[in-house]
Amino acid sequence: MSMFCYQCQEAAKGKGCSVKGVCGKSEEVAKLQDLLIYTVKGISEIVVKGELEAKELGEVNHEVLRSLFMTITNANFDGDAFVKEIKKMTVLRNQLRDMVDAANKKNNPGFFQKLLGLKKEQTGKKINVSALHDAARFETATKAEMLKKAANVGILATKNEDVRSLRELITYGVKGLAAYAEHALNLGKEDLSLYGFIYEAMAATLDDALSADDLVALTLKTGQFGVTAMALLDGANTGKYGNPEITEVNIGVKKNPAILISGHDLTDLEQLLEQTKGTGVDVYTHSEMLPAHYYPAFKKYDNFVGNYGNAWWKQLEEFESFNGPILFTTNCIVPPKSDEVRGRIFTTGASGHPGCTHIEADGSGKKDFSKVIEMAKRLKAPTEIETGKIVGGFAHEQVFALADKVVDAVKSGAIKKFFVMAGCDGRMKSRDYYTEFAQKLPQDTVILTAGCAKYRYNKLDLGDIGGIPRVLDAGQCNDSYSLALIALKLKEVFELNDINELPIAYNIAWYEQKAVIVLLALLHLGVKNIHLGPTLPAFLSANVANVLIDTFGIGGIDSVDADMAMFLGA
Ligand code: SF4
Ligand code: SF3
Repeated sequence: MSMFCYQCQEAAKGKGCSVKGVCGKSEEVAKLQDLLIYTVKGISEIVVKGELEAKELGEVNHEVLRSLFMTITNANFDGDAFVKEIKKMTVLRNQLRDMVDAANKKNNPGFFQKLLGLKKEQTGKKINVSALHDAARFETATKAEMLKKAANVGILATKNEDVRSLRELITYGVKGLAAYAEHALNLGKEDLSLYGFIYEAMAATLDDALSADDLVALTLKTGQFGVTAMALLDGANTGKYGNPEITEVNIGVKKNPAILISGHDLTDLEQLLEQTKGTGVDVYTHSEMLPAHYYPAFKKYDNFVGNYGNAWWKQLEEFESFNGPILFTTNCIVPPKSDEVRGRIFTTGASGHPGCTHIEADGSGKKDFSKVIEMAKRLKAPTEIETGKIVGGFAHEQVFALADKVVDAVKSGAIKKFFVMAGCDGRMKSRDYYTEFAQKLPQDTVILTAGCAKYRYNKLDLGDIGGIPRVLDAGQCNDSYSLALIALKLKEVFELNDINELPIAYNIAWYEQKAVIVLLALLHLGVKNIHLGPTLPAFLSANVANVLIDTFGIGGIDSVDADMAMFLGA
């Protein structure tokens, strides 16, 4: 087998991609991603066994986030970027290892502190480095050596199917958590406990002494830190850009040349808006960037004019008709088919694609988007593909402001049930289920959504209940945190003991690893009976799936009519 990956919902044949990713990931990139993750595991083992403190590990912490984020589905297809990252991470790893090496004679005060940019010299615990896992010791110099090494360290290197399943479930949760932590970090917000947990979890995936029960416990702990990461990002976003408010977003186009910005990073958007101000170039959001329109801070930009297109998987045709440059701040990239479109795509942060221009931040986090703006000026304005408006902005504070109205509607019976339909969209035909499900929901139900899953129904006219729209969009996938806060608030208002007594059903669509951390976070918050579709993850072994079913009532989806009857208790 040339490669093996089963981290997303579109894993080939529901089992795993073994020749080339359905996502477009090549064998080479898949292997380099495996080796990068292996290196992160090695670093984690050194930190844990050497008892190094996350609070002193500044640059290492940040690079670990970046490495994990780069391996998320559809974030980065650039083999050279992975080679560079593996080299960087092995250098950091070796420096950390030397620092804890009991046999290291170079006990030169300040040496490692300077080398690693640490805040203070770490003494840690002296360990015998020859006893460390291979992940903390292997050496590769060239891409060819990396690919050779990677062939033996991927997912299938763990032979026991259940242990493999749990190790991967934890790893994918940690990838999602790292992505959210990186967005918060870009806004200057960190929570050191998150790094400590990442090291603990990634090191644990190397530890053959851990039992399946230990790994189940660690899976739940991953959800706990998922909540921490989402709360951190929520605070970072709302602290800087204000609380999202009800907003109508134009989905048609204007006459100016324009830039399309995709992905999840709001600091990138802010910098782009600042740099395009007064240039005659408009900015449109794409896919997961749509919720940026809900933040008060971005409303002051006259050239921030609307949202273009739909969820990520429709980008091949939509980027053709957009005509202008596209800036990816994160996933989800679909490898472009034509040189013309590839030449118009820019990437930044953890995202990347060969043939596209990558823009890095300078030392202070500033990014120079002048090349993108210059390109926009030379190109045609976008071609209109639809007209109208969509409404969103129902994050926690906005919904709390409407709490009386919502509670009255529930008490009067005008709202019978809420359906959390957050998560991801994807290209599988079976996802038509979600459009049909939304359409068939009775008029006395409300959909709570977040993430790109919303594109399956956010342009349908589903009406409102006494002025409350029947689709309440809280924002990006990380804003599923808002939906959890809303549920907790309703539990408090209705004086219930258990969040599961609320009239809320969970019918969630997943695709990539951010959805994994959202799911684990909801489990940590005590939410039961979540239905997950369109298929259950290929990485869940039968036994691990059974644990989730027995402990949390997790289920898949059936036909729309059968599920409707099940959810509505008919
Ligand atoms: Fe396949 Fe998904 Fe992995 Fe891509 S990310 S290789 S589609 S399982
Ligand atoms: Fe979508 Fe990629 Fe997951 Fe952030 S943009 S939800 S799939």
